[in-house]
Amino acid sequence: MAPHPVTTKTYASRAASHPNSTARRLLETMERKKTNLCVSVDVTKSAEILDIVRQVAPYVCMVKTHIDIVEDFTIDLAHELRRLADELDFVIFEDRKFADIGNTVELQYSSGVHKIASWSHLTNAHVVPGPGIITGLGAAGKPLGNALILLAEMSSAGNLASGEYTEKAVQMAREAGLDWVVGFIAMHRVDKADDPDFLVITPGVGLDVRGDGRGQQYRTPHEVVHDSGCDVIIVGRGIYKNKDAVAAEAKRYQEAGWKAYEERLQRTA
Ligand code: 5BU
Repeated sequence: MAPHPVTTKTYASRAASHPNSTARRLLETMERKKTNLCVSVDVTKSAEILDIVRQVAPYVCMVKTHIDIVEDFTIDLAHELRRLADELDFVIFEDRKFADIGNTVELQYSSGVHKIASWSHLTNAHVVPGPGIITGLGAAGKPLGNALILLAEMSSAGNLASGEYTEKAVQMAREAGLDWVVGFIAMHRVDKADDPDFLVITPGVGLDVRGDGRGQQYRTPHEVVHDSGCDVIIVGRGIYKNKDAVAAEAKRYQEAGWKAYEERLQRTA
């Protein structure tokens, strides 16, 4: 079977023709820093988040947050993350997984204590509510140059995002337009050969273990990027669980992810 056409292209060439400024920035950063690694910083204290971010920054194209787990959150944390994103050259992805009607998600995205739209370049949404969630989030995020990805699949065992559900998620993205919906959380290339240039961003990546005992399922960067054709690997605990090896682990995943990408280009050249 012929490889998916997107997997034969460099990140740089994809950046050059992308209509969304956040996707462009992400793809340009990936090429410039030679990394398809997104680190998921799932710790609960602001100082620890900032410490991990500073340590992994040289090796990442993107930093992913769950801002609602932060116990000492103030908006200063968000402002500092945004400042670091510019200084240390990465994109911010708040993994908020919005899942309500359009009017509510617009408020959740723009308002409350977190004001996510004001500092997070990228966020994501479930498609359970239907396309209204995309327009609701777009009302707050589009004017800011942000981007949205849809959960077409998940990494956890027994999840319901498969088959027709996944296909409907992809169809919703097509209808929304690439200037706002730039891709998916998915485990493989869920888009078709003639689709616009969607990003496939993939959690459940680990080099040392296959699971976490709570339903998470890990695959290696090679399986994810080379075999499944995904674009960005998300790694959390694999990088920060050993507090003394955060930078070293980030480097290890960056190298593994980039090698898998280079091998994928060679295979399809
Ligand atoms: P881990 O420590 O590498 O297992 O962290 C994975 C992160 O990705 C964590 O923040 C999850 O909330 C997130 N995630 C996921 O693991 N699987 C999914 O399908 C989605 C998000 Br969507």
